[in-house]
Amino acid sequence: MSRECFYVTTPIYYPNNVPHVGTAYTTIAADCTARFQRMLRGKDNVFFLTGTDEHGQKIEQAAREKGQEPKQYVDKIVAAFQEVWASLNISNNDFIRTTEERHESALQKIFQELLSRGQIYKSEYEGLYCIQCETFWLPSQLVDGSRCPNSECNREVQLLKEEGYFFKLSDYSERLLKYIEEYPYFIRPESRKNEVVSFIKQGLQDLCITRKKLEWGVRVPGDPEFTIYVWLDALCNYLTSIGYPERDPELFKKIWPANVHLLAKDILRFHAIIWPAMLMALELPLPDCVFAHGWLVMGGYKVSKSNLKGGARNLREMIEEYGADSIRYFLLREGTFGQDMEFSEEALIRRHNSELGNDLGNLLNRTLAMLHKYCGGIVPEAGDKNEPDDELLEMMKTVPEKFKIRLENLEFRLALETLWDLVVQLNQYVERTAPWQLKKEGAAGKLNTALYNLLEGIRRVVIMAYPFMPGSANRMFRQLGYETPLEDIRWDEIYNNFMKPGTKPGKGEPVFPKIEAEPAV
Ligand code: ME8
Repeated sequence: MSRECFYVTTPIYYPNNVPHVGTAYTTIAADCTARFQRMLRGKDNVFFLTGTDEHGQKIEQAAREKGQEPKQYVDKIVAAFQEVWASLNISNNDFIRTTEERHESALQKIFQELLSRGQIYKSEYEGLYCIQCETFWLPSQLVDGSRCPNSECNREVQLLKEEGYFFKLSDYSERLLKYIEEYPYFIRPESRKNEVVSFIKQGLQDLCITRKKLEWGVRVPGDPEFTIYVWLDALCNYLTSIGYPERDPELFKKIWPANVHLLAKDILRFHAIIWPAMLMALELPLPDCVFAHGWLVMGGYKVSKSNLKGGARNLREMIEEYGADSIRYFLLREGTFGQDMEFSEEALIRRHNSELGNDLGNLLNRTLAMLHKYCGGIVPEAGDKNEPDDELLEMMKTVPEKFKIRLENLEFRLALETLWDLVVQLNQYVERTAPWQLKKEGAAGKLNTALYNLLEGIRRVVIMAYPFMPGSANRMFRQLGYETPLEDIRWDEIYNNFMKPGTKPGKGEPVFPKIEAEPAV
């Protein structure tokens, strides 16, 4: 990971419905990563990509069912995606739509390149296809002989018999296995890697990468009866958006290979088998890591577009009700990234009220109130030592170090747990130093130290909280008296730009007001 630019991606989502909290999970994790990496490396050295995957039979059918042209249909939903991402404070550097000219023409060039390298051949395809999953299956993989093996789908597959172009995927088994062994962090988490390895060991088949007479797709160059298979189309977004092969070679050179592709476990095989094989065929370097997280589930069922009504509510409504940051915090705090996680609004409200409202929000409020009451609202110079100082100062030093390692490693939950060790310690420090008592006793030196340490500790907490909760962290930072937005703060400032005595923080206003309402059922 020594390259200059950090490149993180989400999958590009199908715009066959509005985004939901499951789609938001990956996007929020990617945003947190991008914001954190910008602090470490500088804004210009991070590239965060998301977008929409707009071709294919599934989208075409959904549009036709609504009596619309596919483009007209997706335009509306894509606008809803962009609106939701904006209200969740998603800081993507680019948003790629596979219907954009920059993508379509680059995809055709990639296809051409694979052809001229002898990696693609034309033949007859006869096989089974699931439209919902846009996936080819072998008879041995089907459930009850005719249904899609994806447990969330289980629909009847179709027999397809048509001419098509094939990618020589079967040539890549050995190279893929060797690569996965050589780079143990290429597929994460470990358990998923093992699944991929055993799948490859069963032997890979060549992959049909075109559809005949399917209108809604990118044409095969020179053979317009065929459109390019939607998964090849989609995977190539990671390259076409950054200028490959011809649009912007400089940009491409700066950004590729990706540091991490984030996605859920259901699309890991595409990313950990087909995608690296295509890259090998193009003689391009492979991404450092493909990370497959688990599913957000409700009552054991995957939150998905089709059970949006019964399961998770409309995301836009949830953002209005709880605020973007409480959703962001909850999703990354509640579960272990890599495993399935139960989503519940009750649990979200509990964490909001106790961890954000009580632990963090009240800490800031109380501290600012004491500063105004005892020190005229001006940050004092630290004076005499208090008994619990050493313990707190030690944690103020070690917590950021631990937090950084965990977040670099995509251990979101552990990073937040570490951060909360410091939040809890700061709250205990208030109780143990009892500034109100020091005031009564006239121990000005000790009182100044206590308030200074609290403010400096909170400053560090706020900087670390920023990638998770950018809006609230900025509000807290302003309350501490800072005008610079956290977007412009570098990680090292945790250690080398302490709170300045003489600063005049504002009066605290609640950043995480208590959520009283029971969630609507
Ligand atoms: O698969 N829990 O698009 P898609 C966690 N277009 N993550 C979830 C989730 C849940 N319940 N539901 C959705 C596609 N996701 C293709 C991708 S990429 C080259 C092409 C997230 O709209 C998760 O990131 O079905 C999953 O991988 C993605 O949405 C699938 O989105």
